[in-house]
Amino acid sequence: MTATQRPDDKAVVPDPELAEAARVATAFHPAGTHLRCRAFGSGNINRTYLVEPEAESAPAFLLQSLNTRVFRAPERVSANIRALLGHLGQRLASDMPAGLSRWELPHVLPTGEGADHVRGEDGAWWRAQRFIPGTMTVDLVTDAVVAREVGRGLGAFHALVADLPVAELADTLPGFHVTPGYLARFDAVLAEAPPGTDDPDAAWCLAFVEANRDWATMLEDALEAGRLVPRIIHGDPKVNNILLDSRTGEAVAMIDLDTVKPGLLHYDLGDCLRSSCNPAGEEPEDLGAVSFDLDLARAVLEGYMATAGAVLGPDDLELIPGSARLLPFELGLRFLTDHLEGDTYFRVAHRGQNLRRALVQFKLAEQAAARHDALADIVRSLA
Ligand code: GN1
Ligand code: MG
Repeated sequence: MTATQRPDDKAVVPDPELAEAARVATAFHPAGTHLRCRAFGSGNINRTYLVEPEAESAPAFLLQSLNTRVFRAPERVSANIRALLGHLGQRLASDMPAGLSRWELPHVLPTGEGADHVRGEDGAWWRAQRFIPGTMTVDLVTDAVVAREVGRGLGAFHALVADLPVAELADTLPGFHVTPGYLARFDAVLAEAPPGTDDPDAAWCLAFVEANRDWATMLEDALEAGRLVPRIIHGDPKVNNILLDSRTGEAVAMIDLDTVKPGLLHYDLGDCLRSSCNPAGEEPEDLGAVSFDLDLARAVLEGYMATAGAVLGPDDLELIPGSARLLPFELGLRFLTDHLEGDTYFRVAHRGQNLRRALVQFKLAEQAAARHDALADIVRSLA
C-alpha cells in the first residue's frame, strides 16, 4: 500500500481516453481552473464527458469526441448544427410554437481561440457544448406522464424546424434512415456468408428479416408516391436525447444534434415510439420482457400532437402506426448487420451484444405489428 491509498480504495485502472478528454477540455476553458472530467451518458457511437470546473461559478459543459468512422465529414456536421441552432434561436425569439413555453438550446462552446472543435492527436474531432442545468434524462420510460413529455419534446423540435428549408442542411450521413438501403447492405454482408449464422438466435433473426422485408420499403414508397415530403429531422430521437426539467418533468430541450438532416418525419416518430414504448429498454436481461406498450404510445402521441399536430397532414397520420413497427425493424437490421460484419459500427462490450440487441428490436417490431390497428385507432382519436 502506498502512502496515498486508503484501505478501501479500489484499484484505479488508467483510462487513456479519459486522460485525453481531460487534456482536450482545457482548450475550451480559461487556463488556470482545475477541471473534473468524467464519462457521461450511454451513447453507442460517440464518447461523451461531463466537464465540471472546480470553481463553482464556472458552468459545467459536455465534451464529446465525434466518431469520425461514422461521421466522415465532421465539418459538415458542425455546419449543420450551426445552421440549426441559428434557426432555433431566431424561432424562439420570435415565434414560439403552440403548446410550448420554454425551450433550451445546447449551444456549441468555442475554444479559447474561437474554434468550434479541437483535433486530437489521433485525428479525433472534439467539440464542447453547454450542459443545460436543472435537467435530467431517462433511459427507460415506464410512466405515461414521462411518455407524454417525451412526445411533447419531439413535437416541439419538429414544430420549431418545420420552417427550416431542407436545402439549408447537408445530408451528413447518406443512407442513414433509409430502410431499403439497410436491407441492401444486409444482403451484401450476408452474401459473404460470415461464420456464425447457424447460431439459433442469428437464424431466428435471419428468418425474421426474410418474413418482414417486403413491407420495409413503406416510408420510401410513400415518399416516391408523393405522400410524404423530406423535412428536417432529428435522426436520433431516442428517449434519453430529450431533456426533462428535473423539478417539473417538462421536456425542455433536445440534444445529440449530429444526425439532424433532411429526412422523413416518420423515421423520427417511429424511433421515438420504439424507444419510449418498450419499458424493458434496448438491453433487457429477459427477452420476454420486451413489449410495445399502447398506453405509453398513446401518451407519447398525445404529447407529440400537442406541439406538432399542426405540421401533420392525413397521410402523415396514417403512416404513424407502420413507422412504430418499421423503426425497431430497421434498428434490429442495423444491429444484426453489424454483428455479421464483426461489430465495426456500434460499440460493444462483448461479442454477441449486437446480435442480442437485434433480437430485442425484432421482438419489439413483432409486438408493434400486432398492435398496428390499435395504434391506428389511437392516432385517429387524437387527430
Ligand atoms: C446510436 O450513439 P447513440 O446511442 O446516440 C445510433 C442510433 C440508434 C441508437 C440505438 C449515428 O445512437 O441511430 O438508434 O444508437 N446513432 C447513429 O441505441 O447511428
Ligand atoms: Mg445519437
